[in-house]
Amino acid sequence: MPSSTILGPDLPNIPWEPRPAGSHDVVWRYSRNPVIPRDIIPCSNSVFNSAVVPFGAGFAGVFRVDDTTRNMRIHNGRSRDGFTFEIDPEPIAWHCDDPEIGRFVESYDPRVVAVEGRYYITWCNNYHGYTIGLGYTDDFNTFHQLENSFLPYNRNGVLFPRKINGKYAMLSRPSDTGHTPFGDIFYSTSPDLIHWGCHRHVMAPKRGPVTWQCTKIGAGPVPIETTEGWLLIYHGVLTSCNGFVYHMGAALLDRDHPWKVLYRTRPYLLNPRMTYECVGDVPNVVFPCAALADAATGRIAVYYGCADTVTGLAFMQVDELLDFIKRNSEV
Ligand code: BMA
Repeated sequence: MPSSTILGPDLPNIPWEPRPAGSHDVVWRYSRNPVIPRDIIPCSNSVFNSAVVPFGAGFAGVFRVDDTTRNMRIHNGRSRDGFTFEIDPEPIAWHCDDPEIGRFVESYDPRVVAVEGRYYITWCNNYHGYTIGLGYTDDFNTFHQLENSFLPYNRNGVLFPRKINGKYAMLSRPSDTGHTPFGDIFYSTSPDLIHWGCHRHVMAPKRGPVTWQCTKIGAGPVPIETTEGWLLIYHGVLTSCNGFVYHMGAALLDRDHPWKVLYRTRPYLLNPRMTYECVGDVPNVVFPCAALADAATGRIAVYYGCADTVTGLAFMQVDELLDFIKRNSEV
């Protein structure tokens, strides 16, 4: 199906599977999920909440691996087709100009984005408390760590794929020391990727009656630029009597003023309902962290963590998704 909605490159080789016969869902799962198993490398307890980008003739990525001591680390990896992955057995060894920056003790939930030809990685970095780590690579071989973007406590840092109004731009979610029971998405800008400021509020959880996004929300994959605005896929959390339940939803943000929400899904797009999403180290979690989008066809493939244990893949068509968001919106 041709589309002219995505303002980005043509990526004819992204992973894809048509919507199953008889389904009318706007988002559908890869039939062979989980696409990345928990034991893909010898030291891994689980591989989830991971990021994949186009690189060379295929794909590269940064993967959350919790090891068998249950330490949270991020690893480099690659794939020819977006379905089958090779992940380095050791975590990324960062090069830091100031060794102090490297004195973090945990890293998890990476996102990766190409900005001006360089691949930037953001992640949740435990440097005297959880904050947003930032680094880059040109070749998925050598990795350089930059200054942490914010003071603790903050999570879900997601860079936009280009400067907006002349500044680098990032979404994040200020939080607390633990399993934060609140959280709004904010927008911040930087002239140099080191100093961040001009913070703007983007979205709050939907409080009042219980909804899938009533406890906290956080940005997911890098926003996709479309003719209608920035397509932001995000997670929303509900607190049940058994704990948090993580869902996937989407919003459209203004292209020039991305802290302005134009549309936002009232129903979720994906919720934990397959066994691999409901059973695992943390049950009932779908946690999107990366999207591959083909401008020519409007196809989007999203990688999402499942039950904090394995990685899933889901598909959608941009025009159907934007239509769904607009028809089912409550800002
Ligand atoms: C969040 C993060 C995610 C995790 C989710 C569910 O606070 O820690 O990495 O997937 O909780 O446990």
